[in-house]
Amino acid sequence: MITHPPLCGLALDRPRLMGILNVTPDSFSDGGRHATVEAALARARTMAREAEILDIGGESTRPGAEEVPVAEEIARTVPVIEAIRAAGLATPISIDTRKAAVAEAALDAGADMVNDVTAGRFDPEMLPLVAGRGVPVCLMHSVADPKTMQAHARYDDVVEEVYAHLEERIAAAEDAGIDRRNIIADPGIGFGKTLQHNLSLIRHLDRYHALGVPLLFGASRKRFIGAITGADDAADRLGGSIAVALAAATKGAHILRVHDTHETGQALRLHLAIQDGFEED
Ligand code: HH2
Repeated sequence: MITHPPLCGLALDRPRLMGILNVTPDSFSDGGRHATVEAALARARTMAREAEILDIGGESTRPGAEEVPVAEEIARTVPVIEAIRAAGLATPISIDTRKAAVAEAALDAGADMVNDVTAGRFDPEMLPLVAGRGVPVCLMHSVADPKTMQAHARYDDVVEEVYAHLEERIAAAEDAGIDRRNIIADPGIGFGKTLQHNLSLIRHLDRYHALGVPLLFGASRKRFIGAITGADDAADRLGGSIAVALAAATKGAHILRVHDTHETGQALRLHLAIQDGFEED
């Protein structure tokens, strides 16, 4: 495992789970499930048993999704972050947003890092905000916006083109004043990529260590898993999601973004015990 300085207080000497908490009516796999603050808090508590970061999102970025107004995105996410903190849950919180105003409100409410699927391309205020707050940021590769991205799924060499884009976004983040130790990179599985692109990115995930920053990987329940297995319902993609998460762990991913924290956590524990050994007490 290629190690990096700790992020949000977490040593990156083994893969860490980031639990997905979408407070949206329309996310592709858990949309509408956590519509009330109480339901979202209950889910956060459950996930926090295994997940070491919670990624809270108030706007679906699934292919074809419509943009959500800033005020609405804040109204969905901030009360949940406040409730998590008021309940005394200390798990680091990531805000999954492409908008600086949403990130700012979330950080004020107790979030610890920003996860931007556009790597600061959507909102020119995002990288300066992150720099000013001194928090970690995940820069993910994506093309165009969710509405049109699948029409842009064309690459001569997907692995190298995604690499070059991430390299450029890391440089942009540093130019904006973000400390390199606060940058995480993510190849953006499923964002403007075909099934074959996704498989290539997973197969060559270790290529991205040369970027010199920790790697975040998110493939949980994504469409290509359904395309390969015939599991049309996103909630029916657990087995495939775990297989892909373990493949990413084998390639040295530092953070695995998953819906099914309990099951993935169990699989990961076994994976690590086989790889590194297990001390019985
Ligand atoms: N995938 C999604 C959203 N945010 N962030 C990172 N860093 N990496 C990802 O792969 C990623 C992400 C899409 O998945 P999900 O949140 O489950 O669905 P939706 O966008 O429909 O809410």
